Amino acid sequence: SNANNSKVKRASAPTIDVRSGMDVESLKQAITEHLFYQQGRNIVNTSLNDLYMAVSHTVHDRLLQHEHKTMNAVFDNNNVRLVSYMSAEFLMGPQLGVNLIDLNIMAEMEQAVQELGFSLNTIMAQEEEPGLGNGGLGRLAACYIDSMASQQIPAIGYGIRYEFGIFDQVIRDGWQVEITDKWLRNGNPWESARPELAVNVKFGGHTESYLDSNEYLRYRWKPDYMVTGIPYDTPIMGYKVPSCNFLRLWKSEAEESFDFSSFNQGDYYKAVEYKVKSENISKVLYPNDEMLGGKKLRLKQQYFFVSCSLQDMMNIHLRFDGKPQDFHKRWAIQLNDTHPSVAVAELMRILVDEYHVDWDVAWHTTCSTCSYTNHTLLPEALEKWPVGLFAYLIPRVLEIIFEINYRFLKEVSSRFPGDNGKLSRMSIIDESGEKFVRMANLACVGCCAINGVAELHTELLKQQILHDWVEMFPERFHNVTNGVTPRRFVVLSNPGLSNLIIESIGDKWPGKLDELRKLEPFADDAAFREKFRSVKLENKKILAALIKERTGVVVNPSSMFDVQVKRIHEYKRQHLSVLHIIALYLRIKQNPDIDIVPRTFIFGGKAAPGYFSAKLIIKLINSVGDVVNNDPDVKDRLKVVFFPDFNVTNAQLIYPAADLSEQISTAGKEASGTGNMKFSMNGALTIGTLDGANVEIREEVGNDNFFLFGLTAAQVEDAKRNGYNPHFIYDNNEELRNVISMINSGRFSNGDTNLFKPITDNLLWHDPFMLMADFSLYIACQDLVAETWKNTAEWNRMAILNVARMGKFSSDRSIQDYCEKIWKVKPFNIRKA
Ligand code: CR1
Repeated sequence: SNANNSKVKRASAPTIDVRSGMDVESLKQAITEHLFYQQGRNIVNTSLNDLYMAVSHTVHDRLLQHEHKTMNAVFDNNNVRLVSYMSAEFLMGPQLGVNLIDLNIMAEMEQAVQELGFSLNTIMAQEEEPGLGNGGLGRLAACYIDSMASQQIPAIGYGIRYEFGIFDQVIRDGWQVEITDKWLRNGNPWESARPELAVNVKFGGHTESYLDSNEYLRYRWKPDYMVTGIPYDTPIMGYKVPSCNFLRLWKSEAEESFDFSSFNQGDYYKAVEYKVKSENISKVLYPNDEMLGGKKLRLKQQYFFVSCSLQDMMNIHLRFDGKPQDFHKRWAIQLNDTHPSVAVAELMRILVDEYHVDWDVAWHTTCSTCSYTNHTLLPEALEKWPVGLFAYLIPRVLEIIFEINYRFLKEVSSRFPGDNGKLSRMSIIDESGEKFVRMANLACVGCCAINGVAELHTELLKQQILHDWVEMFPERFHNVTNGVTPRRFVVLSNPGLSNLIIESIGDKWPGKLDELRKLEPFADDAAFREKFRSVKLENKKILAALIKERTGVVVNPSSMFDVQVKRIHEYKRQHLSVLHIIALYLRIKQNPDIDIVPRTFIFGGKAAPGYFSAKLIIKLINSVGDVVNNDPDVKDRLKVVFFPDFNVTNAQLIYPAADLSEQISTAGKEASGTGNMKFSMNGALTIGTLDGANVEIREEVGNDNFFLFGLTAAQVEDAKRNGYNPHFIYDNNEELRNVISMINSGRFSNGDTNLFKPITDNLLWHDPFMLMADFSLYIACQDLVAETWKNTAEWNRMAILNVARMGKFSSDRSIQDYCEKIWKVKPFNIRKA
């Protein structure tokens, strides 16, 4: 049979040498050698960055050994189905720390570095994180590839190697200013370029039909130009298991041979222009969260990385001796939102045009390969591209979409005869005005599974935007509630808490988070509660010092840290928390001797550069902070901090220091949220609405251990249907009137009564996110929070129960759900293979 065929067998790696030893001596030697041979330095004259590079290369070498063994085992086995997690964003965060945890050599490395005369923390702080994502969606992709490796699921993450990731945020005069993120400037020790695996992607031009040797009518695409994709691989180690997958990100370059003709004709500038145009594709991440950019370059990015990835997957499949039409037996593709959903058409193009597979067979293969995760109900985030743009950039792909649509609509009309509304709603092409390709419809037609990211979100998807699709394909719908990796967000970020948990229940929990249940009895143990409290206090002191350094504001570590960190968006309602702060401030102003729980309000998050209201909310937070923080009547009982440049690195210091987690989106708007999970795992209590995964978090931790307020999603809808009138609520609530008047008085804007008018006018006259409706409920709930805080034992008991009951929200559980419900893949134990 296939025993001695063309399968590429990799040479085996040397087993014991300085590049694989995990003991302190080997690590020290490896670091010194890297420092000398790669950085040209020695230990006495090294810079911090050179040292960081040497340490990271030392770790990277060890990861490669695992990656190599994993891939050899996988590639030796013809029956393994691999997962391809396709995502335009991977918000990875710093790599050194998690890799040390996964390899289980944190202590050894600490000692090695110390013996060389340095501190591992300082070296880890040197890492510039790859911010190749906007927020929750990109961070979820990073948690999922971590969990796939830890669950020993053979998988590749496919995406784009943006040269500039999400911008760095600085605050000037209270306003957000965006600075370009040059994450690659000091080198990236975690990636390896694989130019030998480069592939080409076509753009522009036209298509032609021809008859093949069997007289079949075929199509070929004559592009204007091609762009080369170069893969850069980053190993993704599993937690305390030998499996190591990788993330493969594509960088765009000019196709080698392509510019010769113009160069030969002396058109040097045109040749260079082509190079620039090609390299631009992977230049920069679009900084919009939940808002479609609608830009040509963005569509190019999507098609570029999808085409590169599918070609790469086909090459791997053929190397396994697979037939093209059996692609689905080798690969399960997960489309992370609609960003990669052009994959449905591109896979058809590859199968039909390049491998001459019959359309129907190819369609079966495609649908059996692809699944689609929806991440939002916000209409402004639903991607659609002008048909003209598609025709111009990827004409053959558009033809294939038309063909898919034609066949699909025939099916719709035979299932639902005469239902023209359905036909036009389900069509991949929006023909109501200017014609658009609707990417969610393309995904729903071509995917065998469609899922939402929390139970409520999935229900709302089924009732609202995907209702027609449920009627057509009920069996395609699933829920997979999001999760987060406890390795990064507890073990690495919160060593104090981790050690306390390990002392109490052992160390199995990071790989099996349900184990945390064993902590429950400790909630009633006063001595444990005291240790838990002191761990939190230490974390708060660390954050307080950082706040002082980054903002100049001095905060009291024993005050309640009330935290809202996430992208700035009106639906997330950072400004509802601001209204609460002003209400408290007014109470103090009315009675300076009032007994009030000291609180530090900490905000963090980036606003999309073009999102005016979000940027004004940042300015409002900073302006309120300026007044409140400096008013002697407040006597430091309230502090308001905007922590600049919220990113994964900063997040790791913020979650462990939080007492109260603000999850206060308008019910029905936040698909899941994942920050909410990270806070609870670190022992913060949540104040939240019945939105996204809050619902399930509350279910798990128990209603008594969660501060619930606000309208439900159904009540929000009802209120809107019945002519919601925010001004009426304002007229009837004195505290609310005083708060809004204080903003409008110019008190927070040096007398400028217009600065924040766009916010207050919107609240009074439109209020699409129902702040007015939820205001009094929120304030009442916050008063309860303050009451509870006064009882330290009770607060900590509740917080410990939150930690103990977070098992469900490990991304390991989410990945198990995907494996069982959607991908139909099982763990692959490379030791047994
Ligand atoms: C959602 O807003 C969710 C993440 C990950 C976001 C958030 O609630 O936790 O996805 N959606 O599923 C998004 O970014 C483009 O949509």
